[in-house]
Amino acid sequence: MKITQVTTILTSPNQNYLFVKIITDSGVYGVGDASLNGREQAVADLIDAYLTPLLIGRDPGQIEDFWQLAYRGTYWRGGNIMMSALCGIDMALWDILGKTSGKPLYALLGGKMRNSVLCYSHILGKTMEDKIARAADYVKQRQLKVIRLRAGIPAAAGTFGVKSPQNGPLVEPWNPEEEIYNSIEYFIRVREAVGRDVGIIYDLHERFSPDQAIRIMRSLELYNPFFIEDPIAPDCVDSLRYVREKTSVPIAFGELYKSRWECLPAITGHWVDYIRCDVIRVGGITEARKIASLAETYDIKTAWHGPNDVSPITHAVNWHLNVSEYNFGIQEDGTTDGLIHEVVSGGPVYENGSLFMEDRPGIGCDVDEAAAARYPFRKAYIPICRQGDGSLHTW
Ligand code: CS2
Ligand code: MG
Repeated sequence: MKITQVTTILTSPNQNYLFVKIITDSGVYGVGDASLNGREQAVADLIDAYLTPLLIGRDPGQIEDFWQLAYRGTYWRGGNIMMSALCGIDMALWDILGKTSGKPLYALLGGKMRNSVLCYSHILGKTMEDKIARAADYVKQRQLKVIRLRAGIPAAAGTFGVKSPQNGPLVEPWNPEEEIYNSIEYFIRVREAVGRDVGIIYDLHERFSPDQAIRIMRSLELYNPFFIEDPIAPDCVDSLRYVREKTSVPIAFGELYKSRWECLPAITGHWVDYIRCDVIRVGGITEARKIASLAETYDIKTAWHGPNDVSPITHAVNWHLNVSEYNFGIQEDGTTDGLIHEVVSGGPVYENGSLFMEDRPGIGCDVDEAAAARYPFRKAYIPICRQGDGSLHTW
C-alpha cells in the first residue's frame, strides 16, 4: 500500500481547525488533527510545502520511521508548528493502520484496560459570581465527579470561538499581584458551593510567578484541590522544582511541552503528579504513548489536554490512549454540541462524569470536506495579557 495524496483542510465552524487527510492507493484513508490555535495556516503551509512530498509513495504503515524522519530529518528539531504538522500526519497514519487491520486504535496500543474514562468539565461564566452561582447546579445536572476552574475571570474569552477574522490579538488586562486574593477566594467559595465530594481542578494557566503561585497553592492546601494545573510558565525548568518543594498540593503540568525530552525533568524529578501534554503539541500518538510510558515508570498519571478548542478527532485519540494505558489519571472533557460536529463525525460521548466511545476501526472519526468548506478559515490569534503598566504578561 502506498500514499497517493495528502490534503490539508482548514476550516472554522466557530473555531479554527486544521485537519489532515492521507489517501492511499487502496482507497483507505486516514484523518488527523493538526490544529494549533492562532497559527493554523503556518502548520498547513509546512505540511503542503515540505512534508507532503516526503509522504507521497511511502508505505503508510511505517509510522515510527516517518515520525523520526520529520523530527530528526529537519536537523533543527521541531517547535510547535513542526510538531503539530507531525501530529496531523501521525494520527492519520495510525488511523489507516487501524482501518486496514479492522481494529480500533486502542487495540493497536495494547488493548482496553478500562471501559470508561473519568473526565472533568469546565465551569464557565462571565464573572466570578456567575461561576460560583452556577457550579453546584452544573455538577448536579451533569452528574460531574470533577470540575475545573480557571484563574483569570472571565478567562478564555476570545480563545474559544472565532466569529470574524482578526489582524491581531485581543488584549486582556491582568495584574497578578492583585489577583492572588481573588483567585484564592474563588476556589474556596466554589468548594463551599459544591461540597467536599466533588474534585476541583484549578488551572492557574501560567498566570503567576513562582512565589505568587506558591502563596495560592499553600492557601488552598486545606481545601483539597484535585490538582493545580500550570501554576507557572514552563520556560524555566528549575522553577517547577522550586514550586514543588514548597507545597503539598498535587500538580499537573505540560500543555506547552513539545516533546518527551521537555517532560523528562518534571517526570524524573517527581515535580508533577499528572503529566498533561497536548497530543497535538507533542507530535501525535507515537510520542504521547512514549510520554505515558515514561510517566508510568515514575508513578505519574496522565491527564491529556483536551479543551473545547481541540476537535473530536483529538478527543477520540485521548480516549484511546486513556483506555489503553496503565497510568490513566483523568481526562479533560471537551465534548461540545457545537458546529464542529457538522464537520467531524465520531468521537467520545459524555455520560455521568465519564467518556465513552463506540468501537470503530482506527480513531473512529471522519471529516466531511464539503461541510468544512461551508465554514471557511478565519485568521485569528490567541489573546495576550497586559498589566496595568502596559507590560506584556503570559496569557
Ligand atoms: C487550557 C486551554 O484547557 C486548558 O487546560 O489551558 O483552554 C488553553 O487555554 C487553550 O487550549 C489554548 O488554545
Ligand atoms: Mg490548561
